[in-house]
Amino acid sequence: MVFSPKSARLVRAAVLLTLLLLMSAALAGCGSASGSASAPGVQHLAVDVSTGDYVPAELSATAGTPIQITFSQGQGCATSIVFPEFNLKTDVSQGPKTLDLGVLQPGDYPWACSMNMKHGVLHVK
Ligand SMILES: [Cu+2]
Repeated sequence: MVFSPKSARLVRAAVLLTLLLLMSAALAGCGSASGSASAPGVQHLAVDVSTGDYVPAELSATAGTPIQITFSQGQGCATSIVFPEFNLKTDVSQGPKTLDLGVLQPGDYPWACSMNMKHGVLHVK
């Protein structure tokens, strides 16, 4: 195959056009998924701490897409939340908190109150 300066320009133009098409397709994909408040592809889970217990105490999520858990504002010792796996500690006595756990491998990720009395677990499959 012989490359003249003219055909090289054409190839470059074709590559640019392809890139533009790919970018606009990606943007359109993002736009169509923005029906809900959370970002596309994020699994958003919620735990109610208002009763002083974790409700539900068991969560299920899928490996491979980012996981967020929102703990509601609560009362009692359950408001002090520890995820030993992530070396993560938070407190929801003053207001709800959303934890960004990112993409996780399959497994069980327990959490507990800081006194290790109340427990919950996130199952990732
Ligand atoms: Cu406790």
